[in-house]
Amino acid sequence: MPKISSIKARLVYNSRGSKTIEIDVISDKRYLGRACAPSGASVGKYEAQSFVDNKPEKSLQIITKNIKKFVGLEADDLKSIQRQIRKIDHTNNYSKIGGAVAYALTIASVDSAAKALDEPFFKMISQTKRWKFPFPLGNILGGGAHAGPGTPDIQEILVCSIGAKTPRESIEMNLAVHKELGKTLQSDNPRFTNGRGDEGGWAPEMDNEQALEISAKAIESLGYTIGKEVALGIDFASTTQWNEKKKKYVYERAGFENTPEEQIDFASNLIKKYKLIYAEDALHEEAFNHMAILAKKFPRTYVTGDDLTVTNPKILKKAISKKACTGVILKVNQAGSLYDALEFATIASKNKIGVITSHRSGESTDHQISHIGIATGSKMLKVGVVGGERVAKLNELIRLSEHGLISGMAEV
Ligand code: 2PG
Ligand code: MG
Repeated sequence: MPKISSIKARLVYNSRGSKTIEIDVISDKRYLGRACAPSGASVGKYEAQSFVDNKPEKSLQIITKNIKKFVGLEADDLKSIQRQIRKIDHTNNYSKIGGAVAYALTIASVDSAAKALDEPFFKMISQTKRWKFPFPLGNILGGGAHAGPGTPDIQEILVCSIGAKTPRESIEMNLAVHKELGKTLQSDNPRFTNGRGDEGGWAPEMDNEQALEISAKAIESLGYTIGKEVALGIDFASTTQWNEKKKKYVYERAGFENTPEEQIDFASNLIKKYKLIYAEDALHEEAFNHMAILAKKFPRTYVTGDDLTVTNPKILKKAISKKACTGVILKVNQAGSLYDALEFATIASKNKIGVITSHRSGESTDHQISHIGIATGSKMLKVGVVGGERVAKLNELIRLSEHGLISGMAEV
């Protein structure tokens, strides 16, 4: 098995222009694995902390000081690498080394092992050999924490081309919807600037309902039936709206407030009206019981936890016992290391919870998460539709479809 011969960590920049950590792992003196940590704008309370004291420089210092502890380990032995990380940092949230380091180090190691063994990355971390392609799920219109004032309070309107038979077809259909929506926004308002949010979704000045209406219109004008060939999803990112003092969801831009009961109705109406296949964080990050009401009401929608479950195995177990969701977002950097994230995916799958592997709003041009989506049997891969850092993940699906190792699209 390939052994780690050297490691180099550095500061680079993500798609938002913020500093982050990138790590190179070289095994057997020649096989370079490289990974760069992403970062979120809507961050869950219980996520791993990206950097020591929120300073990338401090995380860089700590990993640089500890590199020797990893040299000599087998690059694909995630358990041993994790053990070493935990010797340096045994906090729940990686506050002593930074989740960004745990992310980049574990992924770069596997990447290096994959190169040494001449195997695809996904094979190195899979427990199965029956691989499927997750359906790309992408942001066509953004608001909330991902776009400026005047845009919808809802963070993301998403599209998923469930009628597609291949990754390429699903990517092309998502792209067509994104393009058509751009045209529709332009003809609706000739002063529309073509502005886009952090994840490449259009960022027009309009409220939630108008945004959903115009998204639906774009899909229909391409001749698709919503919920059939092309389905809509929403990331409500409700923690952003939740006001703990008022105990209400405050939709500042649209100018209304919802009690939790009203929020359940609000989400329910949107799920019904737009036949949503996917509803993420419709209630805030600690509203397990309210999420359970929604999950029970809509068994055909992936009622999904993101800030709710933060890729944390312990929190996932709580969500399962409360039946709080039927889908979970898997973001490796929420968990910290790839080791933690794979444990999370295993628990989810055993309990028949759909896994949706996801990017962050601040991304790199890496594409390992496409492999992680395949390896974890993810139903969907939430990586956006346009933008270099988003397309990097989608293009990797196309390359992987040339292998013949992966048989068809996931069942959703
Ligand atoms: C989310 C993500 C990705 P962020 O909320 O699901 O779409 O956003 O990375 O800002 O948390
Ligand atoms: Mg989310």
